[in-house]
Amino acid sequence: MGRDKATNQLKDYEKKNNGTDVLTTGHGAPVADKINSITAGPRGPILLQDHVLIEELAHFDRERIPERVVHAKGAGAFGYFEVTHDISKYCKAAVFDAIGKQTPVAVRFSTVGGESGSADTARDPRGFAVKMYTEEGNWDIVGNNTPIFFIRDPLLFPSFIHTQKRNPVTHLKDPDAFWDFISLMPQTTHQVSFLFSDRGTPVGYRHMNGYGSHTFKLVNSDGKPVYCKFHFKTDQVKMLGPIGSTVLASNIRYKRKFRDLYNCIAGGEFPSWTMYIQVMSFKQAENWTFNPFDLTKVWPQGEFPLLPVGKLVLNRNPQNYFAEVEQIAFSPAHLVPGIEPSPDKMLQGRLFSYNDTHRHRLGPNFDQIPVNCPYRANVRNYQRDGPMTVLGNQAGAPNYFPNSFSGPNQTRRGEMVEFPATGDIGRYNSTDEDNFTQAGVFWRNVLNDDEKERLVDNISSHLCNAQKFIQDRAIKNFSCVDPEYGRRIQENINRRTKRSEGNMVHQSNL
Ligand code: HDE
Repeated sequence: MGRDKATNQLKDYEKKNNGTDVLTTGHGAPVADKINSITAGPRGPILLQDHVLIEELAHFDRERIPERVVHAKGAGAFGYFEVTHDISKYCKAAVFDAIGKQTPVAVRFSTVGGESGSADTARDPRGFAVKMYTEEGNWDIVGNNTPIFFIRDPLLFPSFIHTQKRNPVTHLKDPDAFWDFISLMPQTTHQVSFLFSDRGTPVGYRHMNGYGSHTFKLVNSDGKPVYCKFHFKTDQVKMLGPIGSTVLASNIRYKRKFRDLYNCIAGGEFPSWTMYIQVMSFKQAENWTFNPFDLTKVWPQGEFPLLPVGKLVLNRNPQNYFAEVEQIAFSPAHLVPGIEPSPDKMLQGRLFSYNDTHRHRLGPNFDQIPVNCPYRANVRNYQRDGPMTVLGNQAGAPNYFPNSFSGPNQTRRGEMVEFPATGDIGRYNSTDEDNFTQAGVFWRNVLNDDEKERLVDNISSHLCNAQKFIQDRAIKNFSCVDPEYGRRIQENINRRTKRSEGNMVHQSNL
């Protein structure tokens, strides 16, 4: 009574299994006793020959792999993507070949800043990573539930993340570090405004949108490119959490909502999202008012309308969390013919970083792990050996290129479209490329009065924990967005300081 599918997982396993499985060692030999170690006499020391014990302990000692440095806490599910609209005039990717075509997918949702045991309810962006197992290789869209990001240059990313993590001495979240960086880098203002609005506390993974966030390039079968953004709009009622995350993290009833992805799928209620693209021609990109490759900005939907493409449906829970979710390895560099990177600097940085982290976390052969394996494409290349080579190592095929012995050959299908790039090589300052206009549109035209009030309150309750000079600098930035925005944060902080509530640090992922 009152036990949901998640609580009944073991009971359901038992029902499906007839109890005839025989216990074995890792090498498959039957085990007679899994309770008592081999000792010399009943009270004597243990013998080195006890392989059952030694194997058990040695394997246990190696159970953990490094958790993801960001996005460590997450949940995954599987399903399919189905094309509902023809976009072949923009893109030749096999996944969009025909209306009705289905491609298997894996999805992982996550929070960003917290450790793998942190609260699901923290105020934080949410990761929304999709892997499509296409017949021309795996295509990953590794996005968030926000269409923009805090910074526009990848060189800032490790520092930015350090300010979201724990202080190196106290091991606590540090509001000084957080607001120091945020206020020194006003390009963060737009996404910080999203983060402290209701968007920072979505009511569960099923109810939020996903965004590829970066600008990508689509190429059609004539080799014609356009720029594009990807959007996944939830088909469930969109719900955002208006309550502060301190309340959320301690509210067990509320937390139960985060079981709902597992329970819904287990109960046959399959969540879905509608995928859209926005398209910008190369000509429009040259003349557009903003840099279209700046990840701190959205493409206004009035000018670049959403074009429907297909449906993403999740209909299977993982069979094993570690195998299929902890080990899944997404990468923005996992692209397929017809989908290419744009010059977005953040994307360019990510093209390197993800496979690098996978080699560290999972090993150089991470794409041989079943959940990562491009099983619908026939992987044939000249990479060999290394730890955990488990897929036959391409047997007797030549291991060098070029060769005269029928090794795999190049194909024009994999060619990237050429595009012009000119300019003097240098470190160009992008820190002041209009940091406030779109945040102003969000403040004035998107939020209603209640939402504005909550945004001001959420920022103030966090910012009031930073030192006064940092507060002043942050408020100056919010005032550049809109004088009213800055003034209301200042007033809210003044009230808090008067009531001397300024020393309560928010328990969030920030
Ligand atoms: Fe990530 N990010 N990121 N990120 N990111 C990782 O990769 C990184 C960024 C995102 O469910 C890591 O496998 C750099 C933007 C998601 O497994 C790491 C930069 C966006 C996930 C990494 C960014 C994201 C990650 C950590 C700046 C949204 C989880 C472990 C240039 C558009 C994927 C891992 C999953 C994970 C690096 C910025 C989304 C370290 C260097 C922007 C959803 O490689």
